[in-house]
Amino acid sequence: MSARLGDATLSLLAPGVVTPAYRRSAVTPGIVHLGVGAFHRAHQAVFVDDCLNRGEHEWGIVAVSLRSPETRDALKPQDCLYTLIQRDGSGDRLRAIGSLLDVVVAPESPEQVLRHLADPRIRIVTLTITEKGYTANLATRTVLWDHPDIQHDLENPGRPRTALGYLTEGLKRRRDRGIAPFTVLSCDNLPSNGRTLKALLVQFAGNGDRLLANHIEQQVAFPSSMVDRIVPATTDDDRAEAASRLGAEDAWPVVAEPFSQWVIEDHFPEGRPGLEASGMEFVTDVEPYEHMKLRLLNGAHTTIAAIGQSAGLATVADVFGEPVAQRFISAYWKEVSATLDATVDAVRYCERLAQRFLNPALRHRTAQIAMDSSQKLPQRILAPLAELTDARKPAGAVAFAVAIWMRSCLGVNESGVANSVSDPALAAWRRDQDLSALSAAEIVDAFLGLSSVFDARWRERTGVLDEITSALEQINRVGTLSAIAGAFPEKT
Ligand code: CS2
Repeated sequence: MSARLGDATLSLLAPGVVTPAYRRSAVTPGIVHLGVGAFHRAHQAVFVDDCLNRGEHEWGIVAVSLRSPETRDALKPQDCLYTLIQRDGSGDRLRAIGSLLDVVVAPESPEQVLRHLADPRIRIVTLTITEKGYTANLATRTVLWDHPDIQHDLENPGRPRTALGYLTEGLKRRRDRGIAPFTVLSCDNLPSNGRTLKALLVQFAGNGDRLLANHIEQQVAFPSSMVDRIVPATTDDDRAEAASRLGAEDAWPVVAEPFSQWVIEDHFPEGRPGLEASGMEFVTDVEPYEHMKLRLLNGAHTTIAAIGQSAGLATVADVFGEPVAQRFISAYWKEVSATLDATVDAVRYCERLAQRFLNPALRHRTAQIAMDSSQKLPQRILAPLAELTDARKPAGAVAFAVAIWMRSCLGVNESGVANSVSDPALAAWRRDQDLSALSAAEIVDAFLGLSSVFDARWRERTGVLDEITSALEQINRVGTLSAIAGAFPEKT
């Protein structure tokens, strides 16, 4: 067995592996990141690693896991170094990333996290905590006041559990000590993620401390950002490959496609790293980019995941490799593009997306994307469908996608195999429903009762509900791919 990846073994790694060009001991913390999943490590941490390579040593990252110790346990014994495997089928490229200075597990050490948040050297707090991590109804932008973790945080502000609790207490301590607030940068796939997080934080803080809520509202910057890189979950094969190619063991490498994009509003009162030199795009309004990415990439992803989960296809490339699915997604993109701002080049974006989805080496699993899909549907698919329907624009493919999603939530795939994808919000709702004996119309009607997904206005959109119902009837009768083929025939 070879040595473990770490500061001491960096110089011994195999030729061809890119390593930090900076002295890691000279790096000081400037960013706290909440949610240290694979996406963060393959995206933001790489942009920051580029800045460190250019000599901006004051922007090291203190990463916080809000839940499990797994990432800390994997990375601390290797000095928080890990490998990025960039993969596109033409040979993997390996790079050791050194921008994480520490990984702290919040449930074990809440005070340590708060100390970092109050550290004057920390000027930015970034987040990738997924939709669920906002503990909010994202459609109405309201805090889930009944959520047990929110109730806990309101009663125990010094030992928070949620991101809202940590940010509020961190900003309070800074205000009380006369330290300028950090900038809060959401990097999650939410529309207007900065504005959304600001609204939630002001509500949350205002529950106990109106002055603090005013301080947050007036003094704290929340730039919105659009992040994009496809990062499948790491497998044991990836670990084995990292070990053989690196010449050292890495307990948790991350795998990503070559494409990487970060578009951001330039509002960082306390400063920021020179990320433009790493390819980051600064704009005054990120919304057109966010809409494009959420609706074209993530909307198609959720649809592809639902097709895969219903039809028993394991990866995005497996689904997108089916000509019928590709034709359908193209029709979907065409309809959704009519909701996008004219300043973005949706045609070019979709051309690139098609290439990215076909990446043969990435093996991005449909089960991974299908996780928590009930929290993803509103912003990714229902928002453009509502806009198209209300503007009386063609929306047949998007309505069909909703029917496919409903089919994928019924608990078994088309071969009768139980679906074990985790989606607690959906599972809680399904426990009270017996959907198995219902007709398509009754199933659609039952879903309209899932109010965290379908707001009350959906009941009034009777035309599109009929379209969803007849698509679901077809899917139930002939299977997902055949139903798509019937509804979206090849043009002769
Ligand atoms: C995916 C995203 O799992 C999912 O929901 O749609 O993680 C997607 O891969 C990224 O947003 C791509 O930038």
